[in-house]
Amino acid sequence: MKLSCQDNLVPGNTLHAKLEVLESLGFSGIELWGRQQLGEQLREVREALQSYKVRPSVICAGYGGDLLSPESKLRNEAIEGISERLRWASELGAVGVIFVPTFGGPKLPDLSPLYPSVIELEKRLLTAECGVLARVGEEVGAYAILEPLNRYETHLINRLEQGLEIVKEVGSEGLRLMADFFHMNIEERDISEALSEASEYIVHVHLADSNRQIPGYGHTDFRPIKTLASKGYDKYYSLECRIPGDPLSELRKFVQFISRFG
Ligand code: LER
Ligand code: MN
Repeated sequence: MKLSCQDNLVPGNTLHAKLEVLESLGFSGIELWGRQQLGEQLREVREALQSYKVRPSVICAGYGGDLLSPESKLRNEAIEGISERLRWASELGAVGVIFVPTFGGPKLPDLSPLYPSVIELEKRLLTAECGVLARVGEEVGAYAILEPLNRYETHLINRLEQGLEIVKEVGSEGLRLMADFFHMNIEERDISEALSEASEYIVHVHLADSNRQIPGYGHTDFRPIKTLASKGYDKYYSLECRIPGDPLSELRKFVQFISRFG
């Protein structure tokens, strides 16, 4: 089981210090926040990585704009931001870049019945944009990774099956899906079944418990990890959560806790 952790959760003031902590605890990946600074520090990051076995799992978001904004300037900013991060991911050897269709409610105007419903418009727009991102992903050799979010964070793609519909419609090797246990715990009828059906297209997993604390502090059932493994999933399980108490001892406890499912 390849464990990863978002960089901001790891104790340490430098990347070196964080990589050392992760390696000593048995993590094999670090998930990097896609802040602009990361692009300016690619060389330093690559140099730091040379001293450790821990690899960058994915780059998480960090771009500006909004793929479903009514303003083309903001849509283009998101497309360019994600594309730029796909190039960074490729340079760092990461699996890909996590992006979300949009946060919150619809921003496009509802012009039905003259035009399709807002949801239909959004889906068509998102499919076209995902096509562009998938091409960049294919070109550079990193996945554009669509993340479904729970209904309190977005109105559009809440379940794996809905993300899968877009991924299949685009039909490109450059576009894939990820699964976040926090969102799935709210949205999926059966997490095991959802993972099973989308397994072929899943290239990253976020781990958090039902209350978004580190796994072990809530009531989410993590046994579906076994289902995903049985389907051949061999990529990262990455922590995206809050950590109560001392991060070092909590991360150590987490590794023991999650290993039961791997
Ligand atoms: C937001 O809730 C989330 O799960 C992040 O991974 C989005 O980038
Ligand atoms: Mn997530």
